[in-house]
Amino acid sequence: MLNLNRTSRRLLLCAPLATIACGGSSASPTSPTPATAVQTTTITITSAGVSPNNIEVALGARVLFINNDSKSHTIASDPHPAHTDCPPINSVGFLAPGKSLETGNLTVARTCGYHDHDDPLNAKFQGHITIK
Ligand SMILES: [Cu+2]
Repeated sequence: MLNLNRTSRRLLLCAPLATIACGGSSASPTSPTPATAVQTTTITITSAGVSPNNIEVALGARVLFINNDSKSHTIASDPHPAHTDCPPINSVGFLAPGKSLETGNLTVARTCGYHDHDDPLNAKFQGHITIK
């Protein structure tokens, strides 16, 4: 009887939160974007892509992009090719191998997408910065 009661209570608690907290595997295995943004102002680029690809920064912060890949990359704001959503991201621009550059001050509270302008459709080199 005790076990049954516990099970019943768990079911009642879990039902409304099933996809969040009770083991429901709702995330797509093919999605490269983690569900939770990482709080950091440093993004590292390797041949595997940008990491972390979903970050959160404070209003006014700058984000440093470090190119640890053996290839160059050109970081630009979405949308490609206009690059108009978040102009401070365009301050990064061309990054030779081993180089690092900062964005301008991110002073607008919003979510900014960016991409590698040299490889704009490659999801490995796309990410999001949420400013709040
Ligand atoms: Cu572009």
